[in-house]
Amino acid sequence: MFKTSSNVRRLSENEKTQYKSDGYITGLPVFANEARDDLNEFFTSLNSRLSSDIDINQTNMWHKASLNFYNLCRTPAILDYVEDLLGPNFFQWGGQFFLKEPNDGSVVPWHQDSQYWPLSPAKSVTVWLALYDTDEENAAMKIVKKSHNQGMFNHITNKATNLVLDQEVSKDQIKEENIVSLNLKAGEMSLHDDGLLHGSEANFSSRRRCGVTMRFAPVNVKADLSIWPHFETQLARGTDNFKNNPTAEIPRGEGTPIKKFQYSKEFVNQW
Ligand SMILES: O=C(O)CCC(=O)C(=O)O
Repeated sequence: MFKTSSNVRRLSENEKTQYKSDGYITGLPVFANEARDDLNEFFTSLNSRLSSDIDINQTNMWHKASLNFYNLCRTPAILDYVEDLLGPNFFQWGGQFFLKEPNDGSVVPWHQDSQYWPLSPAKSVTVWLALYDTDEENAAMKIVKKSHNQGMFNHITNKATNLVLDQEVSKDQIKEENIVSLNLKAGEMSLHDDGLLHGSEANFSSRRRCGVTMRFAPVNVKADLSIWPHFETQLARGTDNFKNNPTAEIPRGEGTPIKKFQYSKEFVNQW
């Protein structure tokens, strides 16, 4: 799709061990420096399809809606890194943007993904692919290393309108010395465990900050459909001998999600 980085590789044994102990890996090369314009074009063209009353941070179903988005998620280098953590058989179940325009004030509160997700066992891995350079200045995602080994943190509901998510872990539960900013160049990615505490501050810089998240899980993971009826999977690698979940159609064209949760069949008329 876009020009791949010549530094693409597989995860080393050390990195796999680090993922288990720290809950994340960062700085993984995917796309070449020359792909910057393509990444920008990818974002701006998909974003431009949303009407002004829709917040892109609240549209989670891009992998079911858009063939271009789906194809990005099938980049072999990305799937190789995920396979190195999850093994040969895994599906994708989520895909969204996390956007912070300069001074838009949006904040992602400290949280654990597994707190939100009715998935069992909790084994999902998130890819965070940087579409633009991201660092402390433009509010890169921060994580608390090793926090995935501390069980569930107490989340409280916070409905402040600048928060992208409404469940928040208070600062006093966080080991400051373990906070790491996942600074990435455009075209690089990180991986994080679904139990890892993470969040991001507001972007007070003059630079856009946007990442694509892709959620992958081994095929034995099962969703509680009474909580998430819209949950559907797309096999990313290998085979699904469990068939624990409904499957989503592969997009055949360009659809646009307008909500957090949607079924793949809602996009069929847009293809
Ligand atoms: O981009 C961010 O700041 C947060 C992303 C996030 O919460 C996630 O990937 O689960």
